[in-house]
Amino acid sequence: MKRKSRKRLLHLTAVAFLVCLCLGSVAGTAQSECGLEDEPNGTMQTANVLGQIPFWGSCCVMGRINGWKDFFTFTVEVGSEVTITTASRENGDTVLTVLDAAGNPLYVNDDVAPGVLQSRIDTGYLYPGVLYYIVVEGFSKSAQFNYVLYINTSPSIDPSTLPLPTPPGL
Ligand SMILES: [Ca+2]
Ligand SMILES: [Ca+2]
Repeated sequence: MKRKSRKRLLHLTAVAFLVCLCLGSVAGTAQSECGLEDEPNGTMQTANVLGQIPFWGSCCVMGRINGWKDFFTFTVEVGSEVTITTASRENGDTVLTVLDAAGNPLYVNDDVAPGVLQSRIDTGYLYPGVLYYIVVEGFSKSAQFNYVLYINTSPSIDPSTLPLPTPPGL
């Protein structure tokens, strides 16, 4: 019994370092594996808690747009600039917003570039320990598609080069 709980603790520690504790449902440790959105998360009050993004780390979550906005919260371990992007195998047209803890929009992006319908925000300096919110929504309110949300605090990682995980039956 003792040995079992210690093993579990070690596993959780490894997950936290490798993929960040995005959501409770994070199962693997490979970089290409992401957490899963936990609905309902359509308001600031019900936002999925991504936890603390480690410095020079990254975190990803697979979600689905189905007529509702998706809310996530995070903090950064060290004050830093953060890159937040969406990707979609189905070429889903996302709009990305970062809010402060009071719900005021800090950054908004619709398209990465003309003709590239996913979104990218390069924030200014974010303060450690301060709660920030991410809102992912479809450009069309009736859109339905799967997407992956990436949060990077490492300038050495280009999210566009990361493999897109396969949503499990979403
Ligand atoms: Ca959703
Ligand atoms: Ca867009």
